[in-house]
Amino acid sequence: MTTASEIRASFLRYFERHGHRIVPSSSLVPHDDPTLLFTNAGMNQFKDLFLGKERREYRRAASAQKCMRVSGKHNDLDNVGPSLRHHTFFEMLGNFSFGDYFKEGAIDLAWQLLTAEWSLPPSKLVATIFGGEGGIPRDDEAHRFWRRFLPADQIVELGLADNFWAMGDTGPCGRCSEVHYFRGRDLPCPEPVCRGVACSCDRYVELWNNVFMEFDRQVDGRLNPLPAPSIDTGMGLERVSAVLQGTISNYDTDLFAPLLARIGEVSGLTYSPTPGWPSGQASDRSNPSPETNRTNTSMRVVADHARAMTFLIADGVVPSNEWRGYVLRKIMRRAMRHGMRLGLTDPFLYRLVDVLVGEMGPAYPELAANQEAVGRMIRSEEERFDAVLTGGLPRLEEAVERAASAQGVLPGEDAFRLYDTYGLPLDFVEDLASERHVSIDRAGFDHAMEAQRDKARAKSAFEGRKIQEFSFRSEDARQALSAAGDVFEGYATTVVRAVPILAAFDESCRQVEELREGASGYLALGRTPFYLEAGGQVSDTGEIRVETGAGRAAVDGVTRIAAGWPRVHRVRLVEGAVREGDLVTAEAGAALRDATRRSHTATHLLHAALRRVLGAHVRQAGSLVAPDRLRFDFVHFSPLTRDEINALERIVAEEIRRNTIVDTEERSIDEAIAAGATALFGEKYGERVRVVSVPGFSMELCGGTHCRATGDIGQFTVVSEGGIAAGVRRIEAITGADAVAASQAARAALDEVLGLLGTTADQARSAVDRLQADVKRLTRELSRMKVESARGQQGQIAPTVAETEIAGTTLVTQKATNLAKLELRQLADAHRDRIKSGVVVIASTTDERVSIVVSVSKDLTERIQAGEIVKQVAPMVGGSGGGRPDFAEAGGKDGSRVDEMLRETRQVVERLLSGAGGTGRQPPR
Ligand code: ALA
Repeated sequence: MTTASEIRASFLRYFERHGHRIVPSSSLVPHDDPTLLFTNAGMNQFKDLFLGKERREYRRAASAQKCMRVSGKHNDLDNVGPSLRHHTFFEMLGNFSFGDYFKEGAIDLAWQLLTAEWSLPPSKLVATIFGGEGGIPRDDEAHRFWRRFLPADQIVELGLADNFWAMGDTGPCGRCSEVHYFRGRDLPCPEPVCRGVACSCDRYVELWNNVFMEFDRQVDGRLNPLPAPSIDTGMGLERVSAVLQGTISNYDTDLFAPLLARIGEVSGLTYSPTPGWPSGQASDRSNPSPETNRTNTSMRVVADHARAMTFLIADGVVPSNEWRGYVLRKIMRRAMRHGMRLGLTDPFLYRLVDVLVGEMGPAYPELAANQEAVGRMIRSEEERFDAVLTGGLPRLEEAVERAASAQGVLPGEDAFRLYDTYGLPLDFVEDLASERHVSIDRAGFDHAMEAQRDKARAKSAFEGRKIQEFSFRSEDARQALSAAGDVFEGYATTVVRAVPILAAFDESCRQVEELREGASGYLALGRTPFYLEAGGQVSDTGEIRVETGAGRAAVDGVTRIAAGWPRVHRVRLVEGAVREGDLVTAEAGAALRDATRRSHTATHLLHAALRRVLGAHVRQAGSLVAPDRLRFDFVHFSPLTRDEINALERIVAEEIRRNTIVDTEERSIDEAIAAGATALFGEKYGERVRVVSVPGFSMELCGGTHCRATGDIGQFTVVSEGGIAAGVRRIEAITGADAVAASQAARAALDEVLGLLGTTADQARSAVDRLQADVKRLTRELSRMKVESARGQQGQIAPTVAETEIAGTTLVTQKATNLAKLELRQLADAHRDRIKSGVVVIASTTDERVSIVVSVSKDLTERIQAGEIVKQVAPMVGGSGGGRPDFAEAGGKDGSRVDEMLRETRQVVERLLSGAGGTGRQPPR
């Protein structure tokens, strides 16, 4: 048997032999493409090459690309489970030509690979071509080229739906030609008449799509021609593996078998392979029981989704309620739901990760590198879902109950709320509802979902709009500036002299000839030392001066008109005027720049130290490199201990003392990665990259500005550590003079405290212990004295106490001041002990509050309850309260009415004792 790994390697080797550059898979998270949720085809990373916006040193490429098809134009989510050949995550093998070979070359290459290299019988291959539709003509050329290999009856003509391919609603597209493999007529087909290659049955399987890229579709639907006709192809590794391994189902190939075996192990169930091809006859097939079908379907869903979540998390996606994280969470919950159908109620998905890493790790090193983090994240999401079920199930029960007693239909809004707010997947809701014979208003659900998507779309479109619209005096002026290119000299210097102003723009980004004193605007220069915000490092600030002394502008930021154009400096004219063509000196503030360098080099040291202290799963999730601080966000699952933070500071300090020269060099991306450079997930790098290293300690791909040597950092101090999202932590730190100032400030604060304590640092602990013990003792003492004085001396009653007899019962009332709760209780107890039997009501006032306690001796609680008394008297001072029959408390706000309240207490007690308790009666006011 040929393994999938061998097939992948043989595909890439074949195209390498035919002059193609092997390009590694890009991340599942598309770089800088707001039109795309996840990478969905091999051509995504080459989009700009097709459009002619980017050039590389090769014109032929081949790749094995990680893809996800879970949303938008290419969405297979609902097919996963029932289908034997659909996936959310899959690998796409592809060859590409950027203005090199076209239809003839692509068809030749495909034919040779399938028939000569892989020995598939020509009689089993069927090609489809575009037959003409919607004003786009039939693809006569493709037909002609296929006819060299295939008889006319093995070439099928189809329409736009099948033979015109587009990445999305806009962008590169063109007619295409597919190759299908025919397995045989003895396989069953559920349709009355089999529709051949266009049928949903398993007799034919689509293997390979060759797209003849010719157009760039515009927002308004217009098809503009591409700069050069190009080729984009895609062949699902899972499908071609099934064909070459002789299975009908992708899930019976070696890509899935180990995973399904592990799912079998954890669930105690068995996955039943699909029987019957190529050896078997249709008559061999016994129909599996509905039970087996259900188990198989759920196992396929779990296997597919386990691959998807593992690859997504390894590429930096974190489950959340937004955008990409939301889709990941949805897939994870769907897998958990199907796990439940297999009887798996405890977390289990995380137990599949090691199988995947074992199988796919060699081809995708990011899996092995992130294995632990992926497992932990999956597990914590599974635990979270348990909590969701605990929170959401009662609501679901309620909603279904309501629907059952109404029309038997659960409103779409309700289903959506359960899904959106409580996280219950729709199929979960459906399952439980159908048990009670309740159906779900799907149209209403879809409507609510669409409304929410619109909101999300509006939000992301807003966030994506960051580039300012600059307008030009003329088309010539626009082209001249675009052609000038961006010349950054800031790695070597912070001052550039005698450089011309290429263009000036006013505040509204309109091109102008000059900017005068007081005005704000933008300047583009021939060369510049000003860093433009990237990789977390903030833009430089500084000054631009006309060499003749005619004008001076403060630079407070730097921005871009478009990729590849000269950067523009945001300025305010402090003095005189600047004109286009003036020669200027551009100077980035050296002190600030130095501070930024310290922050940036320290960030690299921190990153490397984190990996040493916490483990290799630590992955950068974001950063800010500013002159006055640095911030580093990273994936990790628990708060850092003080010991861990100390270890980080110690390691970074050691590297600072080593005073290693910071090394920067240009290398090819492959070389850099092979040498062990840390690259950011989801980041798109060119062919040549800048590598910044602290030899022996850290190596990162980075475009930022750095210290000459680590010793320049001087000092490094972590100022805070905390969590910012599930599994993402943030460290903030300072360097250089700021770190010195911070430790001096801490020292000064400590000195001040020690001075007040009159002790030294090593004695401080026992001094504070003594002080605290004193305070405790004095507080206790004071309390005792306050209670004593309020109660009165032995044998005497304090003057604030009133004692009366009501219906043979003693009532004690007292107005006290400034007693704490505990003291009030003690006072009430003292009165009760003295009178033995009776009712005690005490109110104590402070400046803002009234506290009331009521105590009733046990022998009377049958007749009168403390809780009832408090309920009736507290409202008189604007309060409320309650308690037990023998003891109750309340708080109030209105101190001015305490005397009145205590007087009224008499009547309340009288009424209650007489049994006229007065439920429902208004308390006297
Ligand atoms: N980009 C083409 C596809 O995905 C090859 O089918």
